[in-house]
Amino acid sequence: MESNERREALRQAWRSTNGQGFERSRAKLRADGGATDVLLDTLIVASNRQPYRHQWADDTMSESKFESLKEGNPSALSISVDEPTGGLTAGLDPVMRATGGTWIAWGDGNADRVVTDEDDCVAVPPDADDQYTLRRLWLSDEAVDGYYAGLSNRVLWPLCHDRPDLVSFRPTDLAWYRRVNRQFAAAIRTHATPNAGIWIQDYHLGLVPSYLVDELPPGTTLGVFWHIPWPTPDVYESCPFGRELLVGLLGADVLGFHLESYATRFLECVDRFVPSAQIDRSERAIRHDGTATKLVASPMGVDTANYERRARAGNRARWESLCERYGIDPTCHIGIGVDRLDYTKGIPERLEALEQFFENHPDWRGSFTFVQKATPSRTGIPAYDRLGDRVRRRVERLQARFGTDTWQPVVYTEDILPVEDLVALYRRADLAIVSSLCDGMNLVAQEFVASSVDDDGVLVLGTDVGAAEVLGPHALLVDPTDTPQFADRIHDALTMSTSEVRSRMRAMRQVVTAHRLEAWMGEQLEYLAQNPLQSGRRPKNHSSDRWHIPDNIDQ
Ligand code: ADQ
Repeated sequence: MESNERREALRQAWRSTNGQGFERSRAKLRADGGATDVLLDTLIVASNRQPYRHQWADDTMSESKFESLKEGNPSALSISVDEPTGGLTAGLDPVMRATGGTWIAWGDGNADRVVTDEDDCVAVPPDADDQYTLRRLWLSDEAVDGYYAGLSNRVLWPLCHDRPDLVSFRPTDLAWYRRVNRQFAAAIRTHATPNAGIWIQDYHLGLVPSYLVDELPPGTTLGVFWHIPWPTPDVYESCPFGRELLVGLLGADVLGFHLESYATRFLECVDRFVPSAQIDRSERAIRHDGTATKLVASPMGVDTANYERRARAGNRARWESLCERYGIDPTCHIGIGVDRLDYTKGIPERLEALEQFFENHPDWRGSFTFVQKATPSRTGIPAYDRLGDRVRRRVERLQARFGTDTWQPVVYTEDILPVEDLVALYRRADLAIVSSLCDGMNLVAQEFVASSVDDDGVLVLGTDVGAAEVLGPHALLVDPTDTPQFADRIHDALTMSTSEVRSRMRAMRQVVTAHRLEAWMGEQLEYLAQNPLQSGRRPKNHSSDRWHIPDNIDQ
């Protein structure tokens, strides 16, 4: 049978057994700017965070208040929609708009339920011609605390960032993680159609593949991209559900990491903790329980054209208003740090190096200001709260030691800046410091390079930041824990000759352009379209009650 006929037959069979009216038109994705056509019948993305969030304009609004008010004056009930920002979410949105696929995510906006239909779906972006389906999952506060704050961020995040000392495990968190992962798997199954590419994002959803492995329609490919590092077997050993997570991920056909080294460590962990798996090191392939998983390493990039365009469109007035708002002396040399307030980002170590720098080089006092933008993250988790206090104390200390009435050594803000302000900072900065102690990739480093359209900025980059793999040869590399060396690097960056600054930045700009988000996305979608190892999923009887989500979370 010709492959088109076979596909059509599969579709018919699927339609008759499931009655779900599979009518999606075949989507043709030009995901890498035109070089390759990636063919998938539909794309299903699953991630913890959603691309669009609906919020009441009135902070005091609630669902019950809405119900009581909507009969009266509906026009007063205005809802705002957050646009996707940053990295993957902003990059995937146009792809989803092109394919009309389905994005499955936790609905965390306070007006999310009001706008969804009886299947918990809403078309996004609002009022656009090229909409796609956002399927929302509802999580109780307890579920969020267990699955997200607990297992994801108090176990997997520190473990994968080489901080087993910060792991704080509660068995109920694992039960919630399993339960929420099952919820995601059940939603994916509802939307999956033959020949769909299913693309699961990140460490929040590590068990989903194993819950889906025998339950998908024929021809589907299941991919996972793990955005954070993968630890060594010695560190992984302390994972409280180590084997279960490995087996969970081995339900995927394709498992992506930013770096080769993370993929290698994953393989080593499987070798040690899942002895029944067959490993083909040369192919980077693992066979386990009937599924073949291909490991791939591809460093994620940023939307370079967008940053470049915004940087060129920026005007002096925007920079001046930023200076006025934050008390930055516009005549100073400027350094910047842009991070989530996370202990992996190395912010206290950076501030310590800055203190040493100002101590060693008093001539730079009054003529160099470091702008540190730190976005509070995962507040309520003790390690994060302690970090916030530590960072704020360090900034105060620097100010007290070196600050004057007219100059601040460090301008510190926790404000969320619009991307235009961020790009204005990137473009104006003489140097950027990205000195995470451990970081999967780090998009800020690449955003800085993409926005440096005048070729006049220096990147000081930590050796253990994933981005060092691609930018390392042209950045100034630093061990963030070696304070004297770090302080010297800051001085080197500020005193580097103009020609060296230019040649390093030009080289980095070529690298980030080659690794741009579009190219990365095209590669990922190709993996989904091709299913390199052709696992050959078996259609099954879907009446299985394994999709029933038990009320008792320990099941
Ligand atoms: P993160 O740890 O969140 O991502 P990063 O890669 O730097 O780190 O991405 C942060 C993004 O948020 C950037 O796009 C940045 O511009 C944006 N951002 C930061 N502060 C902001 C603010 N105040 N307002 C608006 N935007 C802000 C995880 C991994 C990384 C990996 C990415 C993608 O930890 O290693 O690079 O996923 O895979």
